[in-house]
Amino acid sequence: MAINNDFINKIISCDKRTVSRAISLIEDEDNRSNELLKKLYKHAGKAYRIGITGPPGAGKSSITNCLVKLLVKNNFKVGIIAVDPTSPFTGGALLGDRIRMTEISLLDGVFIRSMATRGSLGGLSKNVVEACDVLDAAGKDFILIETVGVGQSELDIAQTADTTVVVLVPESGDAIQAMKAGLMEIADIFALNKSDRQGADGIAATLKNIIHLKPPSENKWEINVIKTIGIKNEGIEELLNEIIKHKNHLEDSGFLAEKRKNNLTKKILELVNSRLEVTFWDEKKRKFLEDNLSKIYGRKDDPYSFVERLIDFKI
Ligand SMILES: Nc1nc2c(ncn2[C@@H]2O[C@H](COP(=O)(O)OP(=O)(O)OP(=O)(O)O)[C@@H](O)[C@H]2O)c(=O)[nH]1
Ligand SMILES: [Mg+2]
Repeated sequence: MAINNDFINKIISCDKRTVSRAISLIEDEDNRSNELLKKLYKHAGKAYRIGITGPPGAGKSSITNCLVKLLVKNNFKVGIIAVDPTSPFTGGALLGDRIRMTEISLLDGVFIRSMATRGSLGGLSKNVVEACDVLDAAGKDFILIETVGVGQSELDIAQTADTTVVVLVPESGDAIQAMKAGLMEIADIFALNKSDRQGADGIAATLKNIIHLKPPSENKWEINVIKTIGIKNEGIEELLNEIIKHKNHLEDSGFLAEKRKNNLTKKILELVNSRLEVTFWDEKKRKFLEDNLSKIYGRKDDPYSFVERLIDFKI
């Protein structure tokens, strides 16, 4: 399959098979993905990206589903990227996830895709971000990205997402866990899910206290706690309202543009780094390294001077 105008036009009109193929090219790091991303770039930039993260089993998928249904009801086109839905923590969630994913994929204007965590985390976030770019070019108004908040990946996703919703549950210690995992730093909004359980009000109050202890954010946004019951579709309208409020806040204050420009700078730096890495290491330089390693190891030369010579190629 060639990356020709026909292929690009099919993505823009959100032909599901073509969008799916395009994301596969990105996921497989196929040679053609570069060409694809070049051609798609000018068609993207309109979608608003919402990250949904939190501990395993907190109800991220349930909330995502409810949000999608509500957005579709309001005539928005929605894309969803579920990062690693087969979380090792919840085991058998796969079948349930699959059923739910099929259900919402049938809704008008919805495209859902799961992406596995494999390889390096950096690779994960890069691919996920680029998959979002495809959905953006495919005309989605909102893109929801679900990630399990246990490692580095959610921090990367939070960088990309315009609004990050952290889903917690009223279990004792959950708020503390979230603090340890760094989820407090990335939340724009907290969804306290499973609020049908005991102690929800107490945890909501604790969360609010913790939020108030934090220094105010640079963009003056006040983090709120929204109580939800994912399985009963309760609190979802309030949650979406809060997301829209955050969106308006970022847009009106100019912070959205600023954040996206910062991300762009980062992306360009990363692209340059990865290109340079590929082109820099030719055979001669590798051999030079090999030949000098013993000398450096024996402290007759130092890595710093060596690297300077290597980069200037004064060999
Ligand atoms: N009681 C109660 N159960 C809920 C609620 N929301 C979700 N659940 C249940 O919690 C379990 C996990 O829900 P998911 O939506 O799959 O959670 P998740 O965060 O996406 O899980 P992973 O992606 O595996 O980390 C399921 O059995 C849900 O039915 C809620 O508001 N109340
Ligand atoms: Mg899930």
